Amino acid sequence: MQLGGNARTFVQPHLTARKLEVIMRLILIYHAMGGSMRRIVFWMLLIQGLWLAAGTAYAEEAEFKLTLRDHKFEPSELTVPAGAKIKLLIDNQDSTPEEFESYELNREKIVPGKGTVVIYVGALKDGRYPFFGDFNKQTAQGVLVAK
Ligand SMILES: [Cu+2]
Repeated sequence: MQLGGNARTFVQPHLTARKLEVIMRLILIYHAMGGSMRRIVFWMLLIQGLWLAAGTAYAEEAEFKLTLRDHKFEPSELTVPAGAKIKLLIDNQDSTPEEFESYELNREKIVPGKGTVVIYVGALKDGRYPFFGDFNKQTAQGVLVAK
């Protein structure tokens, strides 16, 4: 079964309140150092530009989500594009920790109970890449299908 989390999502570069706050603080620090208003505006634009550039680079990775619930992966079969770097978000809805493990992907990572981790894989060749939860091998089984 494929859930909504399977959809490819792109992060839009935008200025969040948090980023704005950091920029404002940098400006205040710069102002305290005696910079003129023109320089402040210049730095503001430069910082904002760098942030947008970083946001654009980040947005180029396709993001996919796997949910752990009742010690099972949802979806248990996840199709991803071959030949591209993949950002895999693993959301553990169970209260106990799990270990995401895959020999084929050469990945092993603890996912805390009620926690989320990110794993980067790829670029993958066409094929099937099984994975499992090492703490609940009986039920936590899945496969990444790259094509
Ligand atoms: Cu392990």
